[in-house]
Amino acid sequence: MSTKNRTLGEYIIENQNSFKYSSGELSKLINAIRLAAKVVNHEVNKAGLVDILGAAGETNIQGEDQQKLDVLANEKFIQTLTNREIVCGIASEEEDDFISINSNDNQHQNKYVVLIDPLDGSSNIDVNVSVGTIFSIYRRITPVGTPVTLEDFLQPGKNQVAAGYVVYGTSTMLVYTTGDGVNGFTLNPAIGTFYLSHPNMKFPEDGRIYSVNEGNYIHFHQGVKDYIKYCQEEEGDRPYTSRYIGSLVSDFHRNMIKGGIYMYPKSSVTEEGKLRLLYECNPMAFLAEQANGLAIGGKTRILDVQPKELHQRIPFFCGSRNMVLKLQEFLTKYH
Ligand code: AHM
Ligand code: MG
Repeated sequence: MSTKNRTLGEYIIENQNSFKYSSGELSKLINAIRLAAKVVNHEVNKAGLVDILGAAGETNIQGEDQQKLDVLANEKFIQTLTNREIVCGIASEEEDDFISINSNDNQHQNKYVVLIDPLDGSSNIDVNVSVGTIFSIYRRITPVGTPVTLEDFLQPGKNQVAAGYVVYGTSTMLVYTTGDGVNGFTLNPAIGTFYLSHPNMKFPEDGRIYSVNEGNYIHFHQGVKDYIKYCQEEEGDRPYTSRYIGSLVSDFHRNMIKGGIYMYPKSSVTEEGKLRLLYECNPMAFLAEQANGLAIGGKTRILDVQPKELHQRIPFFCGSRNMVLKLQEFLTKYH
């Protein structure tokens, strides 16, 4: 079927039956995320106009200042998913603990849990740089009819049934996978409709962009330092181009389109790295693999890691297949 002018709503309905566990519940869930994304997009776009910038005066569990828009995006996503009674549990980067969803009508009957980073890269908000929402969906492990428990959330990334992100950039896009490739939809703000603009997205096998916070170079381990030097050497198609927005969703999105590698390594100051396994790395790793790329946390595939806690951090390297494989050669030299 032609992809011309296809809306996200149409796409969801058309693909509802191709999903292997299909009962319509996942489609409703993606629809709810679509709705919340539009609401948050509206708030993000008017951020410079109204007085909702700056720290809200609260800190999240990682001890970082929350920006007001983080709080708002968190509320909007949780509210939308809760009101529609389509998930049994939500875990958010902005919440200390997971939330169990139940109602008198529903009695814990829903199958899916959602993990969400409502507004990633929020330090970029007050300088008008792109931010994003990241989401990850699993089937619960515990039986329906009972409240969710921590084990429903602490599943390895390979168990994800869907994952995606919204990038609030020059255009707003929703990009997601249900395990059958990656598709990108661009919002037409005039009418509030997402259109399929990037069908079947793929990382180029090779890339020429490396994205890392090089200000931390001195603290990186030798394998990463050597790989960065390799990127900078004059040989073949090198030196590569360095591009780092400091907003994972945007850096990933650009690298997927143009070919590149994103790195947030561990260092002598942050032994676990910075990014969260459940809210950031797993969904991006699922998307990367579905788009012909790779995602590793050092020696291991991100999607194989068994999480131990909700807010666990992990080093993260993700992008074009041959770039990640080359980096892995450097990392294994020192392990
Ligand atoms: P956040 O969840 O607190 O926004 O942090 C995650 C962000 C990523 O989007 C980005 O890639 C990274 O932190 C940038 O960190 P740094 O400023 O240390 O380079
Ligand atoms: Mg984040």
